[in-house]
Amino acid sequence: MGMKIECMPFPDVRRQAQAWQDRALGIVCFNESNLGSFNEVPGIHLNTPVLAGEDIACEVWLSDTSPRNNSSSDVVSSNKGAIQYRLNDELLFGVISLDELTFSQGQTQQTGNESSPLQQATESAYRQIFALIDELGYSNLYRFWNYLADINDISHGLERYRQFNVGRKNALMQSSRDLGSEMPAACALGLANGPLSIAFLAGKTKAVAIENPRQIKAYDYPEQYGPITPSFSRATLLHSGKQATLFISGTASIVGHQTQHTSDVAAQTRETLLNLDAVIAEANRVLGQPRFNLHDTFLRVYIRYPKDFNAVRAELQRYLKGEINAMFIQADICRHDLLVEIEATIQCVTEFDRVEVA
Ligand code: 3EB
Repeated sequence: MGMKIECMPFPDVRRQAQAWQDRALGIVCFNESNLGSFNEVPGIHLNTPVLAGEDIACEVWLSDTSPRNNSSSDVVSSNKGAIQYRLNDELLFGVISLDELTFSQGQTQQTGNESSPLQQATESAYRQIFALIDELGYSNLYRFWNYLADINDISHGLERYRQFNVGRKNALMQSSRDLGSEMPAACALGLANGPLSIAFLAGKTKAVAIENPRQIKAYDYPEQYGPITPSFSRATLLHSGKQATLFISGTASIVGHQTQHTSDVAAQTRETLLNLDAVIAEANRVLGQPRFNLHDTFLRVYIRYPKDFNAVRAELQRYLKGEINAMFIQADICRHDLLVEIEATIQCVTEFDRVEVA
């Protein structure tokens, strides 16, 4: 059993709930506040504007109901601590939202440094996630989606995105993971308000971390971007049976470690597309087959300023030569000089059954 991602127009999510609820692992909705109605399906609701089409956008992660080996197609829902999750025989999708206000400022044991409520909330969320997936045997990390309020604001002497990075890495270090090779794909976006909200996908099969030859590993960023580096890979490649899935992290106008084209949103969009093509080419090289490509791929596009929407869409249309398949969301990118960030998940069927690690 595998998985299929569907971006459903919101009216279908509502009206045809019976058609997907029984096999949905999770749902992510932008600008919809009434997620409670899909009670068994873990979901996060992100309160931020959708910039095109319907004013509500939803992504539903479906468990593939055409099992390749007659195994049962059942999904099981449960929760532990603040985590709500659902799993099938390969994958676990979970969500956790924590209110920073329930964490008070404290000291971190190792360094004696002040730790902000956001850092503590992040560390707590990630510790809970690692404990759950390790306990259940879905311990391989594929993808994390992180959303927090006011990501570029400074408090406790540190930008909030950087506080988040400290909390995330602390939790990773406490879990017994090989930090060199086990980074998940991720994104981290800022919203105007709301709790720290994290969605994640983990599973039983090991995935391969993919890096981008045009960029240095985020894990190796120099100190100018914060005291603790971001813990994510540029993409993860999951190959299970004949199905391969490439989870591409939030990708922005960064070459090496430096932001390119400050205050030119069109040029940032073009640079981001070059980065997406580069990470896809690297994934194809690792896979040993040129199966992934940017065309026909559904993109999630985060734009800092709604006024830039037309310019971003025009660049996507020019680069992709035709109809684009995308969701446009207003969000703050985690560096103040980045105006746009794009992420995607691509699935394909392969000839071989396994990833040949280069
Ligand atoms: C970057 O490339 C832009 O901290 O999880 C992209 C994807 C970014 C994920 C994260 C941050 C994260 O550094 C920012």
